[in-house]
Amino acid sequence: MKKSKVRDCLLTTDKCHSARSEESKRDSSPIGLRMTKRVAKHPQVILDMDPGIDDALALLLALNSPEIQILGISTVAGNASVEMTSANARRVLEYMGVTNIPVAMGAAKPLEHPLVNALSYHGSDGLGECGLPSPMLSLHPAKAWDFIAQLVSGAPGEITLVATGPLTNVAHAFKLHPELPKFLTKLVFMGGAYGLTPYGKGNQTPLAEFNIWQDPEAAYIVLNSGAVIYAVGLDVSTNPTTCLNNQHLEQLKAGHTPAARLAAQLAEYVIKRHGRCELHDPLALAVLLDTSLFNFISVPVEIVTRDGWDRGITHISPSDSSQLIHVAAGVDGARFLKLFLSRILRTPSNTTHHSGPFARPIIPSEAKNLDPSLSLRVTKTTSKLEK
Ligand SMILES: [Ca+2]
Repeated sequence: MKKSKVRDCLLTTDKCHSARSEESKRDSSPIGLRMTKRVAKHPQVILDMDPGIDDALALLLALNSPEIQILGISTVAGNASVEMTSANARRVLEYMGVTNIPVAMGAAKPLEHPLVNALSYHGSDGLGECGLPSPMLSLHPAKAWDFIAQLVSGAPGEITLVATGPLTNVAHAFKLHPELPKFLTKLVFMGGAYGLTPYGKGNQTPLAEFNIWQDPEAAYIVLNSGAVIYAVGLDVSTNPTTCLNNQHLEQLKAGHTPAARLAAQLAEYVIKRHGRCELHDPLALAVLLDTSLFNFISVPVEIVTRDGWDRGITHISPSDSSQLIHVAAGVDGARFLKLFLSRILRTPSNTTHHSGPFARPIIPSEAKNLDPSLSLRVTKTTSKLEK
């Protein structure tokens, strides 16, 4: 995307949005925790991510979901270096033939700690050694936190931020732009393990989840920012009913769309090594697609920021006076997987639309009409995946 077009996108954000947020509907549970159901139509979304295999699967899900509009992607260090996560976001976009979603690079490391990547899980390229070529698209010139602030400030109350990596970029954005938390419709993040289900244990340490453990200081800032926050943690994302298995992999392999081919390759890399593919980040995205998949409870959450064995643990702390976070305490795994698979396997249609002033992503077969070099690359990539 040319810089001038990105600038136009940012400058005209307020013109190309319609009011889409709706007030949440609340009622009270017998145990005194507020149960929250939030309904939103066609949310406009910024994805803050660290691709990462499950981030890439979340991006494929988002690109194939016509009811949301992706305004931009910001990238953060987490699963891999920020240079690699920034490249991977664009590798996936280009593979899908999408050239009109700007990608802005963010933090290279957590606020107060060195980065500890997860390439041992995600593969040496962060995407399961899938063979996608290096990106051709340029990065947006703004840093991620300014990029987020420009978009959100241009349409206060209309944009949802979905964060599926460490919360470093979001913390920077909230510190540098204090008005942002109240301008967001809501923040949905993947992170934490809350002990709400038998699966609510750690995946980085026995009790700490990777994204929060990576940058607990950032999580503390974000979770005490006053924003409306929804948390999707390991309590639901390591529930076996939400994970892809070999049977699901066969369905993906039988798909004929570019998204299905890439998703199959990403999932197969993980399933071969771990027996299943956990869909942490697609679950966070799914909050925007069908909130009724989840049961949320509204609770105060304490983040352990000190160094030590308990770094990065997320406690539900009834005595804490901090703000309430809507934490996913349950999920309909079968319905989620049905949604995920149907979206990944769907054929792109004219109704899919992303990025402010643009109509929809460009499917690979159309790319030749717009950018011969991109078409060539997409064609080559597709054929490789078909092998
Ligand atoms: Ca992630």
